Amino acid sequence: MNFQEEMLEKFRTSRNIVVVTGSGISAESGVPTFRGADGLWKKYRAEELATPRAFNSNPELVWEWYDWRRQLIGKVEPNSGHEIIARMEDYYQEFLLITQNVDGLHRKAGSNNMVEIHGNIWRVRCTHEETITYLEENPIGKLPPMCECGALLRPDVVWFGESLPIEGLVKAEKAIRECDILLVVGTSGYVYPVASFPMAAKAAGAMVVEINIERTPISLVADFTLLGKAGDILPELWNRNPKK
Ligand code: BV8
Repeated sequence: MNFQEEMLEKFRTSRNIVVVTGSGISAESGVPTFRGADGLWKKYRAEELATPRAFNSNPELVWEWYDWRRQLIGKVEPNSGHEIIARMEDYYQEFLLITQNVDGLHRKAGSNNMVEIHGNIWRVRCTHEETITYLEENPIGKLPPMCECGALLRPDVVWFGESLPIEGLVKAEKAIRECDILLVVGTSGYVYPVASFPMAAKAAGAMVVEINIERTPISLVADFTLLGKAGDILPELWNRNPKK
């Protein structure tokens, strides 16, 4: 792939980079995206299941969906895209990864300085005590899982209509305002408030680079849109950095 020299120079010389990822970074690991052709689960859309209302009215159905995803995610490995992002963390003086994904694959690839801004599918939360635990038995067995206190357990993820974890959101928004480069990988730019981050970074003077297999609303804001698979483009982009 031909990369613009101006962009390569910025990657080589910048000190502060923020990376935002969506489900597209995990697609090459075999995890279905939300809105792509393979994104449908049975006949449901994420927006219909990832809501408090869906969980309150049919916790078993919502848990069936999460258990299906956990079983699928439990069998896959991070791909080269996750691995390159983990290596970037050691190169830049200031680095933050903001992922919308709840699959845990970035952490498995070695990323540490990250915000899982929509939560993590391997954590569960008691709906009564609010206590959080890791529930990694896969499959869970009887659905929906119950807390010892007798209340329902829910996935510790952010559903539509729920606020993002304030600590992570404040950390993300501060990083977005201060970064030299915002690299956006594998997201349709559909879900807010993360979808507003590219515009905010641009307004603060950052260079915005998008990696996606297709153009998205983010392409209108990005200085560069690199069309192709993240697992191909990220290694190619990174290998062009002689100092890495
Ligand atoms: C909130 C966790 C306060 C659960 C998810 C304006 C401001 C604030 C809020 C809103 C607003 N407008 C609307 C809202 C409400 C809502 C929202 O955004 N609705 C949408 C439907 C319009 N936002 C919220 O409710 C958020 N809360 O703001 O609180 C508030 C509340 C109410 C009202 C006002 C304010 C909470 C949102 C979090 C929802 N939870 N997930 C779970 O995972 O089960 S969202 C879900 O979508 C996932 O996290 C997912 O990551 C995320 C985003 O989707 P993408 O990752 O982009 O996935 P998608 O399939 O769409 O795209 C994949 C992309 O990859 C594609 O572009 C594809 O081309 C590309 N691709 C595919 N393969 C590859 C690839 N790219 C590269 N390489 C490849 N190989």
